[in-house]
Amino acid sequence: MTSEFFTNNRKALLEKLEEGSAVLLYSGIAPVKSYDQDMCPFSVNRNFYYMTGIDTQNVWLLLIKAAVRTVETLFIEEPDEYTIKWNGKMLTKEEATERSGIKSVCYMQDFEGRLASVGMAGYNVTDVYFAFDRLSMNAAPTRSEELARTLREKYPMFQIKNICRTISSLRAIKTPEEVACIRKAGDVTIEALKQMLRTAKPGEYEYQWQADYEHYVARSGLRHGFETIAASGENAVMLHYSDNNCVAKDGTLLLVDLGAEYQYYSADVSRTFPVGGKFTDRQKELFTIVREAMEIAKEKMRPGIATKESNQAVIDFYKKALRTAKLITDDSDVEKYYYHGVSHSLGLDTHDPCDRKVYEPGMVITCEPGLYVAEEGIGIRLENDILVTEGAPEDLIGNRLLEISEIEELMGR
Ligand SMILES: [Mn+2]
Repeated sequence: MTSEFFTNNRKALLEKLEEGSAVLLYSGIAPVKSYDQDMCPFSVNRNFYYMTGIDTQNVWLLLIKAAVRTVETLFIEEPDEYTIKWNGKMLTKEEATERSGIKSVCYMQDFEGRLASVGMAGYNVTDVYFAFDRLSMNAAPTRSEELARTLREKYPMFQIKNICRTISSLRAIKTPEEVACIRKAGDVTIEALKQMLRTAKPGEYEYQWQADYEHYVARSGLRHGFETIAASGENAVMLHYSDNNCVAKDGTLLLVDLGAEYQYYSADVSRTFPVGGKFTDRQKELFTIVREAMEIAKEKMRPGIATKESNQAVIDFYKKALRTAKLITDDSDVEKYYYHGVSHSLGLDTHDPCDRKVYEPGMVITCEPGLYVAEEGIGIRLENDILVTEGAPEDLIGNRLLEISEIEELMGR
């Protein structure tokens, strides 16, 4: 990603705000792994990254939109020799500018002083926005929440507001560079899966199949967007099963849901394979239903169509197909075998925030119908990543590892 991308994102954000607004975004802080280790991998806050291109911990971004001018300032930790000796290189002011396109970079010791000036003459800021992106009541307070509380106390003239929805709306539409990152992540994901099919064997543990897949991703220099799901047999009816600690037995299906991550853009791919290399007739029958559902849902992913229609199309198709497969006798029983939505937005987050109710060109979304038949020990999910365009939906993953013949051929060793 070039610094122009991040500069444009800030410009688009500021355009949406009234004069007299300030935005404070924080990069985050790495969690502590255990008493003696503070080297837990750091994962940057995605709203912050989207606006800066910087993935260093403990950095604040301050944006001000005033009548007279706009201001963009980064606050980073001052590099010091001791930390560098132990933990490696630290972000410099020059690097911060190069990545983000932000010319004004200060050290953290100036942060409080600058905050004090925000409400003063010259800027007249009245509204201060934070990204309040708490997921659970029980999570520890975020730095943004703590700073907001302090500002409320010390500078009661500020209105504290949440910027998340505004940034989500921008993030929902991807630029060609963003799509290229997701495409690359998808390509590596598929190649890694092929590697897994060549090396993993029936009777091995799910985590061994996982390891064969992840080995290739690691060798490609990519990371994982989320915990790999490798669920064999009846484990596959649990949607987010990631214990991966059971033996993948011959005769069962293995459902994998995984995604390599490139420049913080994650692919999200699901495939279902016969552990022994050959589908049974029943497995083929159910697999083919899900495969067809994927095409039916994808067809709906066109501009102007309501996003909920893709899922409805799957449900309508299942009402007939599951009858034929002797699973249901009543339409309302579909939800017994299919109990999630067919799509979510994809990007810097695996479940990317998205405020659109109608498909628009530039959206990247998943297409992931599933079928979960607990009584037969079968769970099937097939998932591709789709770019909505002016015309036909563009499938970034395509047919790869979706055809029964291709899968059986690859696994036939
Ligand atoms: Mn998904």
